[in-house]
Amino acid sequence: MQVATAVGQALVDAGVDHVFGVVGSGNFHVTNAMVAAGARFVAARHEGGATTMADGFARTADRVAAVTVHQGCGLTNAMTGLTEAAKSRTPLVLVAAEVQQPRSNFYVDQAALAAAVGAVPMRVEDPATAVAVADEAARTARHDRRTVLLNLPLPVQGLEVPNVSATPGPSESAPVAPSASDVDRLVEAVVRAERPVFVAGRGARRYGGQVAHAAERAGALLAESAVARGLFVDHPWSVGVSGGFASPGAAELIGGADLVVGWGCALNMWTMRHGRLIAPGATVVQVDDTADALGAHRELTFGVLGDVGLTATALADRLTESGTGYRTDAVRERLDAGIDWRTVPFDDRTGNGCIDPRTLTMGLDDLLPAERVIAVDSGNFMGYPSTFLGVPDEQGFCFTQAFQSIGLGLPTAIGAALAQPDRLAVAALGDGGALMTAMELETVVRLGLDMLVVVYNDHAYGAEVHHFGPDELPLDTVVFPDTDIAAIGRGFGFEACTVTGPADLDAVRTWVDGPRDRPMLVDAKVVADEPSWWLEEAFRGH
Ligand SMILES: Cc1ncc(C[n+]2csc(CCOP(=O)(O)OP(=O)(O)O)c2C)c(N)n1
Repeated sequence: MQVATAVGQALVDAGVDHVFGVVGSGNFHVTNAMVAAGARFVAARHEGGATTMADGFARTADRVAAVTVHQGCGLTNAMTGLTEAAKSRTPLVLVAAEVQQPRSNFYVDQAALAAAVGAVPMRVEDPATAVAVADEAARTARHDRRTVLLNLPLPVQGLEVPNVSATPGPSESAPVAPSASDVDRLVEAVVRAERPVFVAGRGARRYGGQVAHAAERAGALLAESAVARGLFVDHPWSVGVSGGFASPGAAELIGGADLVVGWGCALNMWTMRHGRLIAPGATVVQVDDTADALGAHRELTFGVLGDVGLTATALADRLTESGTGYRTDAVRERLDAGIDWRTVPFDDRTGNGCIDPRTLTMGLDDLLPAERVIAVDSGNFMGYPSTFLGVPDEQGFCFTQAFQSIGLGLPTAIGAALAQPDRLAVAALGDGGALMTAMELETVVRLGLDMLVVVYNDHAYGAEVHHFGPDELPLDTVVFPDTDIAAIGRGFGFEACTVTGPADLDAVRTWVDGPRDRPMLVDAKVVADEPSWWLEEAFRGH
């Protein structure tokens, strides 16, 4: 068996069942080997799209996904997606063909590229160890939650793999148990607290039950970071998302906490609004199984090194009965009255051929099935779908925003749709992000995905317009002629409509109630005379 075949087969044997990519001569054999071994291959139209599709798939399915690309230019095209995945610690193996002769047209230092963006570079150099290296790549992705670049040099690919007896791979290490003294400190902090809030992040997505149980014993309110949105969706003591997307009521309750515990959550500037959601003097604790993560974004009162599930269980076990804490009658009344964004009054600015983005998003929320998975691109518009579109659970929201790149929303939705085939996928995009990845509309149609693409079309880079507009600077560089994105959608095979007011949403209702044998694209001409409320927050991060 040749190396390329053995590597592809080994990745599938290690649990990879979806591989995304753009096939060139350099990754042809390894991709076919993965297909022959049973994986599904998803052809993208651009390697950036392929990588983010794999990222969206891995996050939503909670398992390792793979990407394959051609040497050199295939990898450089994938770099933005690779960076997003690496920053988000998505379990992903990107297999890249490689040339190592500096005079080759295709040459770039691929290992250096990976290392520069925080991915783990590996290389198959020897047929005798090819399978072991592929196995190690999958293990590192899954167990260490890292994004791996597996370089597959062209001259090695065709070499014969010797018959080596299978050596067992390194055993998976056990989850990190918290130390007894750290659990003692956490128990003390919780017992002392009158108004504890537990904020769950990406690292808590598997442990919603354990964190909720510990919160019940602690009398804590529950909140989620944006990447864990939906984790406590039906929990009676959840305030929803913390951070820039928090509703005013949620922000007030989180800001009133005297103890904030981040569970698998960095408590970073986004989740804590640059610290403004933490009351002066509040105790701040972070629980994480990675030592480097503790205190990386914020000064802590103390950190707990431990697996989120084990630590939450240890805490709950020590708090023998449920405390009242922040779960008072007064807070109950506030939560019962409703604190989500839909309860916040606003002036509907629909008119002059444009729909208010809030009216648009609430209208869609009402008519789309509850079983959905939502992906949101970056831009001024992004707060609306992130707050007004409800999600059924934490697998219903896929948020690839660690690199703050525009253009990731559509491929994220494709990956999430493949991971959740029984749900309607919703891709919420700005016109800038939509046109940056429009080629992947063809992928949506070809795959026959049950997807609604909503474009918040202000024919501008609205984020820049609103950021610089007040200073009366020239805006010609960030404003475009209006584009008929519905026509573009139709050209790719979508059903499509243009929305300028609530009545136009009838076309979406008809599509939702129909056979949905084609995906639908909504080109919503949105009111753009004011920045979204969270834009100021976003620019604080620059
Ligand atoms: C790859 C990339 N290029 C540029 C930017 C800077 N940027 C941030 S938001 C934005 C505008 C996005 O426009 P659009 O998708 O139409 O959304 P809007 O802001 O208009 O709501 C740009 C260009 C970025 N974040 N990522």
